Amino acid sequence: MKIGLAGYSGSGVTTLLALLSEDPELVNRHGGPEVRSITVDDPRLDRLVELFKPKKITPLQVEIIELGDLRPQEGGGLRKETLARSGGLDALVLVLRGFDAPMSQGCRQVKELSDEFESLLQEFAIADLMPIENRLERLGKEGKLASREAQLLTRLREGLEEGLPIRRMGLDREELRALSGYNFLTLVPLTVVASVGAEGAPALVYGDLDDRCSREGMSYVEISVLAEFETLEIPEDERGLFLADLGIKVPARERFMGTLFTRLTLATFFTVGEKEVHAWAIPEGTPAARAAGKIHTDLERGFIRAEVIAYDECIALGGLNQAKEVGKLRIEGKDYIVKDGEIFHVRFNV
Ligand SMILES: Nc1nc2c(ncn2[C@@H]2O[C@H](COP(=O)(O)OP(=O)(O)O)[C@@H](O)[C@H]2O)c(=O)[nH]1
Ligand SMILES: [Mg+2]
Repeated sequence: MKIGLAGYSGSGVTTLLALLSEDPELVNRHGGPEVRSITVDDPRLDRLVELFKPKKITPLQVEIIELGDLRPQEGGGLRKETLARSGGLDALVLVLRGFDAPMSQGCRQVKELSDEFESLLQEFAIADLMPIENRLERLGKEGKLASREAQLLTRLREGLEEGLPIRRMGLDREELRALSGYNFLTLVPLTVVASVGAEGAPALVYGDLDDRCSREGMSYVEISVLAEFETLEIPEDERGLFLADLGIKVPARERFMGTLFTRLTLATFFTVGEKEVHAWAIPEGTPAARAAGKIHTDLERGFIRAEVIAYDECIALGGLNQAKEVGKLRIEGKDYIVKDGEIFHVRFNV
């Protein structure tokens, strides 16, 4: 899974990435946008590991990339490098500067969080409009403005000009497939992180951002990034106390991943065995054959059936063989919808 972090310079993007990846050194590097892979903790995985004692453990990994400078370039639009980094994202996270601190030179001055938010959204819309305009111009020259493609692009252009992100234009599956080569930013699910001071910033700064986000299908979460970042130097087993002192009940990483999983409506399934216990993420509602394809394309192609059991049941019965003996290991076909937490074993033939 690939997540993009976007925010204006000085908004605390790098500090957030340092916190999420528990890599304090990151804030001292100034070489350009960074990428970190983070592990999603899941107590269910730990229990399965105890049960199966595998040689290899593969938790869910999420790749988080900084998109880099979001200030528009002369003539408008985002930098080429930023656009190049934003292909194939599963989610986009906007980091807003909700803390009160002196701005360093060269940073953009923003008075209201909602202004910062609007302006970021506009930049994404402009970034999406550019390839649409170019393509339409080309189709025009070739006399193909009546084509399906041109009509679809025209619809997108109108929507974007009215301030509508592409993900809210009600495109169907076929239309989405036709657009897959464009890597549109406003098509990617959005989550907003307000980086706030330990006590939260004054209410006026936030306006109705959280309402607006929920109205428009975006997730909104406030994180005391710097305060929590500073606890990274405290040994892990003592950190909880300091966080509690700051009024932080759930650590940022957990809240961040939780918000993303909800926003993306993801489900986790597990493959287990002596060799490996592995956690996988799929969109909720994914049929068994497609979930198998996540493990390997051969498994989707040659899918015969899946043996499936719920996590709780597997733990209660003490393993897959035990489950099989009492007839609790279900056999499911390719259209079966895989549920969160299920343990999944694919029978296939290629
Ligand atoms: N007071 C305060 N300062 C912060 C917070 N997060 C980041 N900063 C500071 O803001 C400056 C910019 O942060 P940085 O993470 O480099 O922002 P970036 O340019 O978006 O990557 C640094 O001096 C940080 O220490 C925060 O939550 N509170
Ligand atoms: Mg930075």
